[in-house]
Amino acid sequence: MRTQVAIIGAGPSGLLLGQLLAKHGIANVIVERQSPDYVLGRIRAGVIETGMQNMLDEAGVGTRMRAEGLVHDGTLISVSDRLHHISFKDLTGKSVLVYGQTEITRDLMEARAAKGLQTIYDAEVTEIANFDGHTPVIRFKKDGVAQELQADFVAACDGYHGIGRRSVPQGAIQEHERVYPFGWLGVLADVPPVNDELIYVTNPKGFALCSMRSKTRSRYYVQCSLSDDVEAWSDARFWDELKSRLDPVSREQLVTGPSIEKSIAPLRSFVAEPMRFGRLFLAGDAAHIVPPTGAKGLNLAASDIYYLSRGLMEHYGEKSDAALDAYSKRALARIWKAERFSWWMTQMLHTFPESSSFERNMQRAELEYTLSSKAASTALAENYVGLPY
Ligand code: RFL
Ligand code: PHB
Repeated sequence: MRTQVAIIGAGPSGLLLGQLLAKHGIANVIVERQSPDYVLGRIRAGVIETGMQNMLDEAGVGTRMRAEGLVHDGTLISVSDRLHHISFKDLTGKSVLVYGQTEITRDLMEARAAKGLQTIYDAEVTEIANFDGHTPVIRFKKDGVAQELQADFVAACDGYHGIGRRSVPQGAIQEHERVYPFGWLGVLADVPPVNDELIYVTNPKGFALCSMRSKTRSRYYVQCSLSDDVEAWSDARFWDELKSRLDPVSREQLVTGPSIEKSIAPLRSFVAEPMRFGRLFLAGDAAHIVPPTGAKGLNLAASDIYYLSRGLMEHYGEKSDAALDAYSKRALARIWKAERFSWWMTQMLHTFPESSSFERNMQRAELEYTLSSKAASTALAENYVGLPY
């Protein structure tokens, strides 16, 4: 088998890249380890920056997002039982859309199928070879039969645990990491959200987040210990814990119900650089992870795909490699800023198990300053709605 761009992974990065390339006449095949239902079953991101919204429009999959996505002009931060409002609209003139990663993935999968583009599911890539030469090849097994896909380029859009990053010689890649001493326990439930806006909650008992997927589906998180077992968290225990961290009005208004998904995610900051090795490119979670506090992970995947798709379009269309050569540098410049913002939000809003009284006072001062200074609130808002591409 042969194509122009072999894409590993049918998550949002791989599917978006495939769609943009196909629109410009660039042939691509996606190889995905899991089944479509498995990919759609992963409950993840919910907040979409304007830059990503525009990319989805460009890829021809923005219609349902524009119709069903909820426009959020601001967010709430709860401190010591009081809600503080940060208006994105007033401070930056911009807003974000709340529209689930599951729905984006579904829209992209349907558009790909409608165009008759090839996606090979249930096929784990086990080797990427010859990416230093002119004809890289990926190897995978489908239904027990070993297969090969040759391409001009390989895009590893295969997430944090993928094979792309692991295929690079150790000396050629540098990894930077911070692991946080807590996780997020998330619950999805078909209950109306407690507020029209998201609420980021700081509380000595631990951080919490009230988010949503629609006017009838809520997504809630509480900071938990890394040693916590999801089985030990009954729905009743989760709702009690969430309520205990909320301000009195939200506590009163919270509607609870049976969970339809419950999981624990560890929090990590991670960057691998560079993101290009000959004809192999890393994009999305394959190259970087942010803690979810700033809602940046999925949005960073989209900006990587912006830079990578431009590079590939220039290569095939204008026969210039300038944008491909600049891919890693351009993508990383934006990634490090989003890493900084996510790390800062995490640092400011969580309860750190072993913090000193000095660190707790620094945290309180940071929060008070951010909420009371227009310049500092604007910096938060500007990063939250998304820095320019
Ligand atoms: P994905 O989605 O992990 O997809 C990678 C795909 O590659 C496949 N794969 C392979 N296929 C073939 N062969 C192999 N050897 C393979 N190895 C792996 C995998 O099966 C998978 O299908 O990466 P991608 O496309 O880069 O997308 C990244 C986003 O999924 C991620 O950044 C976000 O979900 C992060 N995130 C959030 N981002 C936001 O922008 N806003 C949010 O509000 C937000 N909330 C979140 C989040 C992530 C969370 N978790 C659990 C990690 C909330 C949570 C709880
Ligand atoms: C979510 O809705 O899953 C979500 C929203 C905002 C975040 C993280 C996750 O910062």
